[in-house]
Amino acid sequence: MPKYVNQHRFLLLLTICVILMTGFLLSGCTNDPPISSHKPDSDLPSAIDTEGNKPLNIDKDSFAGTNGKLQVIGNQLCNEKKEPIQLKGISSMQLHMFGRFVNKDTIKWLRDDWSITVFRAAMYTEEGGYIQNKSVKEKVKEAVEASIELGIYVIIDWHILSDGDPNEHIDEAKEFFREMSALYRHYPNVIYEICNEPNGDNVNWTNSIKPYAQEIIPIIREASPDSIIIVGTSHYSQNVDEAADDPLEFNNILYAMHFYAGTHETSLRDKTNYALNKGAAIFVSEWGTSSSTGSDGVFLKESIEWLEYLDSNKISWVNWSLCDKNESSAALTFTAGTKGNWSDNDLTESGLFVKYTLLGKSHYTLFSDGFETGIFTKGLISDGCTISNDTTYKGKFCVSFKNGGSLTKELSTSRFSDIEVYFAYRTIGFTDNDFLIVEGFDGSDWMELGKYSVSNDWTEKSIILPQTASDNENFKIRFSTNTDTQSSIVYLDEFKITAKKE
Ligand code: DCB
Repeated sequence: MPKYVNQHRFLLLLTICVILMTGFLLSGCTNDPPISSHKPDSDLPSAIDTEGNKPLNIDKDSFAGTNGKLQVIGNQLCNEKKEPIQLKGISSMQLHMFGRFVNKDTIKWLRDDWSITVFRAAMYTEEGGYIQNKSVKEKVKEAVEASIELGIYVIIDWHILSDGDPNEHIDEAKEFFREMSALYRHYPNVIYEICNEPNGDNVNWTNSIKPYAQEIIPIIREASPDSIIIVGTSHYSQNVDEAADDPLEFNNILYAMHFYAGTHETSLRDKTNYALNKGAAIFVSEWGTSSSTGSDGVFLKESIEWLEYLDSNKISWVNWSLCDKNESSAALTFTAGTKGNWSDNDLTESGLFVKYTLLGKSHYTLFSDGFETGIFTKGLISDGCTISNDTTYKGKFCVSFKNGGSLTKELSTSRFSDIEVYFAYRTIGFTDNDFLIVEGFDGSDWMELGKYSVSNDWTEKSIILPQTASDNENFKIRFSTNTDTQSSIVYLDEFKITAKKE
């Protein structure tokens, strides 16, 4: 064989080697993790790096694993297979104050015990939030990475509030969303909410919010081209009609509508219908069982009406909020630990309502207290009772009362039937004429529901309440005692009310 042929072959091989090596080196230089092969998330990596070394596990059988990349079709949020999807979940409270309830353990608990399919990380910008201390961003990452691994969707919420105009911190917003969208570019789990609740007289859709969105959206889309983005609307994310009249020209956009059941009613649903009819997709990234201050109520009848409306339009929702602040919209009481594993006693009336609604069953626990906060909370009205640790059925505390003392709980049962009351009691010093009396108030009269005599040991009781207790806005239940002997004591623990949603 002539020498030049060999030389030619050698050069050809060398060239192929160089091409291969270059390709190899180039691919080694990018941060792109390997691409996994499972469907439908064909571009999901099997591992990610946030800092270059932290692999996230993805479960393809999880909720997000099976629904994959979300998309907006018409006014409807859909999954990767173009099927309508309705996400439901809960929002953190201000992350810089209540971040202790946001970690992989709590999100896993919420997924498994409450059935959430979306979690919202509410990163306040003002009021001591991100603008004042950027380290709160680490909490956002913790929530996002936990949600990805747990196979649910997660909303990164740039929670403007006292900074009513989103443009006030637009530079920080750009930097923040550039970083987040690059970090999580491979994950269909992440939803971006770019301004929680624009507000203020001078802040309207066309002049303030839309221009802001037009700057932020391309930044997110540069790294995460198809990502789902929620855009707040004016007047605390209520004026979705304004946005629908002048929509953004991007795909996969939803407009935020926020309601509080004690404040907002039909007129806000009318605005929402108007927006839907104009083709705008709506996401309720925040709603509360309380009034718009986060307090008062809870307004369960109005909440049910709202949620029925959202269900009928397949609108996704996120409840406000996961914290133990002393306000009615909070889901947790002071007894709730920071790793989940919450019993119904650890939940407020709002938390219970949201949990049982998420579970999608007709049987609800409306109220549940083991008195472990050591004080009367959850709207209990004490007349001469004390929280005691003399004895207890479960936990450290119970309630004790003597002759003349009573404990009352007011609870609207509107839209609920089959009310049932549970409690445990024991007595000390009771004679044959001494009783624990349980009564119900139907809006006009008190009626006796049960009368319980001496019990030296703790005894569990339950009462199925008469029909008059059902669907009753003014329902109350009262425990009292009428004893001959002044020194007689009744102890009460583990007080619970259950019902069926009609
Ligand atoms: C929204 C906010 C949310 C706020 C809740 C309840 O504000 F997005 O951040 O949360 O709705 O008001 C509350 C907490 C309070 C805290 C307060 C300030 O629950 O504990 O003290 O934030 O950080 C709304 C929503 C609607 C309206 C007004 C507000 N409205 N607002 O219709 O007028 O002024 O906060």
